[in-house]
Amino acid sequence: MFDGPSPAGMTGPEIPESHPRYESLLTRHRIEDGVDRGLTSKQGLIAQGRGEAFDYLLGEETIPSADDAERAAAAHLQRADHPVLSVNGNVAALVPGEIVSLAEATDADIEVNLFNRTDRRIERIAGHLRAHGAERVKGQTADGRIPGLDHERAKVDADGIESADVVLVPLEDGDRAEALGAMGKTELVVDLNPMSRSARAATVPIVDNLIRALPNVTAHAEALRGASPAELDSIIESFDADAALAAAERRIRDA
Ligand code: PTJ
Repeated sequence: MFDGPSPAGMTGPEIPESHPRYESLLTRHRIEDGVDRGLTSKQGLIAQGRGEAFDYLLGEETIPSADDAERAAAAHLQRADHPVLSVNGNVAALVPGEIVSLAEATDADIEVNLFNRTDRRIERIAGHLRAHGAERVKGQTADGRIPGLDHERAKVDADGIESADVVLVPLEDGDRAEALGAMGKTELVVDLNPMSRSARAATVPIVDNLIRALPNVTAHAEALRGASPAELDSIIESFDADAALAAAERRIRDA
């Protein structure tokens, strides 16, 4: 059963929970609704379709290597000096409340950072996140830059992503994932395609659906709240990104 909170003000879809594709249909409804509300770009619909195909092959479940990645991501966020959670139009539509919960569990900033950037969409997404309990949402100042990208796609907040040491970038495009990596940031990427450039550029690639990954990173972060720096470092060091990507690819090829 899908047990995530309903986005505020959304009308629920008429889908019986017993339907075998309940989760997938509910997710589609949220993305569609995100487009109608001006949160998600039309390209976000295409990205969602691509993600669904990989999720189907992964068995629509969090595989063990993804759970390891989610724990390693939680350890990085708890160990960080300045963690930032980057939010785009798909994230805002699918997991607004879950982003706020993760920010609270890890003392992270939330920043809206869009591939297809418009001020109107940034404002709408920031408002949507505030309606889900976010106290402060960055991304509107745009006084920082990611080197090596064209002007619009390079814009970030100087006191947000630009100065972060650890950044969670769900569904990032490959170019920006590589450019953030080149800035020396620890990048935590959620992407259902283990062969994508973003997943390959990540310090921690999480090959899982955003709707399962986010609550699980939060659960791990809460469990690790009192952990010592040495304990967190040992979780971070024992995570093997290449092995996690290979395990996900194996699962897809064997499906
Ligand atoms: O809101 P914007 O303007 O920032 O645009 C966001 C999108 C997602 C449209 C933009 O970043 C984009 O075009 O992304 P791509 O290059 O299509 O990449 C999306 C990746 O996310 C693909 O590899 C998909 O497999 C993956 N994906 C899609 N839905 C999910 C997902 N991964 C995890 N969970 C999902 N629900």
